[in-house]
Amino acid sequence: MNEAFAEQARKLLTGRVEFLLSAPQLKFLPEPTVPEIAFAGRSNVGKSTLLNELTGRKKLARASVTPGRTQELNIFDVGDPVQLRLVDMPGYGFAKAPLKVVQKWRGVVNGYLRGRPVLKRTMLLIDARRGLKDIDREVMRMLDGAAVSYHLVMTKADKVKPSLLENTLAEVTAEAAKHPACHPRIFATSSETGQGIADLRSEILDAITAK
Ligand SMILES: Nc1nc2c(ncn2[C@@H]2O[C@H](COP(=O)(O)OP(=O)(O)OP(=O)(O)O)[C@@H](O)[C@H]2O)c(=O)[nH]1
Ligand SMILES: [Mg+2]
Repeated sequence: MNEAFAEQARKLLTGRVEFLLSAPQLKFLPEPTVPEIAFAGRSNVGKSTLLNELTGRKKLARASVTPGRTQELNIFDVGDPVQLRLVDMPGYGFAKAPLKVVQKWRGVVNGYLRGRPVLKRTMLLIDARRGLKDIDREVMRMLDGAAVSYHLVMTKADKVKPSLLENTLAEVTAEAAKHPACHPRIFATSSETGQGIADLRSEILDAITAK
């Protein structure tokens, strides 16, 4: 993608961004009037951190020391007038949470991902140190089933050696190819080095503007 487009994406995502609301249940979601991009993935994978990085904010989305911090769908308005919404999701697979809490999150997360007409793309975050886990595969199958277009986004790329990152990327790419709704472009990102952030911004702009 060209530089002008990348600059347009940067301006949009680092421009006006405001917290809209926190939805503990689907009925609290805003009217589906603008395109949405969701960030999903295991607890502690770096969803809130990536959102902060993309928007150039330090504390827009609360990143956590304790896994399982994000427990609602946190929605952010982007642009003036609003052109898109970013959705920070609760992490799945947080083992220490009580079963009832886990089931509640799962209902909200799956319900949102499956049934949101304005959801343009889901970013499914994968820890670069760990690669794909069964719980990620489960979510991928769910998204395939719902025909929700998604990208795999590796996080914490700064924590692995470049050679290992290459291997993990190759494995993940091969597996992604078997999932019909998974976009072939896979991103490697880091909140420490800024790797992949500009590319991901461009992809988001593309996802909301492409016909
Ligand atoms: N080194 C490094 N650390 C990261 C990166 N991204 C996130 N982290 C750290 O990982 C931890 C979890 O990040 P969060 O952004 O809170 O993760 P989350 O996916 O939002 O977690 P939940 O809301 O609990 O599901 C924090 O300590 C972050 O600082 C990264 O790219 N590199
Ligand atoms: Mg979070």
